[in-house]
Amino acid sequence: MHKFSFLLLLLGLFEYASGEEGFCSAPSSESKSKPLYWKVDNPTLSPIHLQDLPGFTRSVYKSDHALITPESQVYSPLPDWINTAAAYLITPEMGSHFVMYLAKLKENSRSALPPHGVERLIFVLQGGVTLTTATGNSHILKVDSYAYLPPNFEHSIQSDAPATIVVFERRYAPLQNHVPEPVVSSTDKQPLLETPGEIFELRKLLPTSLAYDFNIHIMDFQPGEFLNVKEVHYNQHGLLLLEGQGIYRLGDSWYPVQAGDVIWMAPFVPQWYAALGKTRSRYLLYKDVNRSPL
Ligand code: UGY
Ligand code: MN
Repeated sequence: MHKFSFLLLLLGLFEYASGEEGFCSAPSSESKSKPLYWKVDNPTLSPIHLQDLPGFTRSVYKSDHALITPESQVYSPLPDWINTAAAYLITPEMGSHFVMYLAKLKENSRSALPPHGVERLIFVLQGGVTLTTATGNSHILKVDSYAYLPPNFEHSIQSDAPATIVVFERRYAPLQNHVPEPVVSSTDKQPLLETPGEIFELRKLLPTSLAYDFNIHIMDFQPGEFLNVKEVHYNQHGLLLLEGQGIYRLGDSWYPVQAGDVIWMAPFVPQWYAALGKTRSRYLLYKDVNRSPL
């Protein structure tokens, strides 16, 4: 090869390897000024050296678990909602008794009610929405705020600017003499709870009383922390990784995961998480509670 072209080739290789997004370079640490949960709406679609590889995805769908990564999420207009597109990520077709979807509200958007007997929880990931209830009360929900709407509870969610929310819905399992009340709050208002034998930090978004047939856990891990219990249990989970990255074990498979990833865990799938990287991992986790499996 001509000496000059060889030199150019070497220079080119050096630039590629030392560039910010270079194959060999460590990822640059994210700016601290980014809004909370920013990464969920702006995910890294795949490692830079695989981004243009046709057909590459980290998503996996198995009988007892699924990992649905952002490059696989497919949005379509949400029936009856106005100006809203959603990606259903967990539905009963997979074996779950709940649905979990990401909804992107555009300008002048408005929700529809869930079917009769179905309860709903919304959690704001980006932007803000206004929740109005039948009594005329209205609440402005910003990032990290959430609302629980009991079955057959009239409400409407509206936005005049783009917003992203995650929604959980399930058919309510009634229990005599127990009636769930609506809840409007935010994660930072929830106290840290005891986690005997574990090191992660735990908050619950709903009261633990019997009226509620599910809860949403917010779990924080510092890099290097992991679940001590290699869990196998009857409850089902829908998980959204809000921040950070790590390794999720599901059954006999081990998955690198990052903010924006969604996981379905069927009852009894062995599950374990270890947080890696340089920033906190935070995930939001649906868990059915307070009802006999029979
Ligand atoms: O409460 C739970 O079941 C929770 N610790 N599971 C999980 O994080 N996979
Ligand atoms: Mn679990």
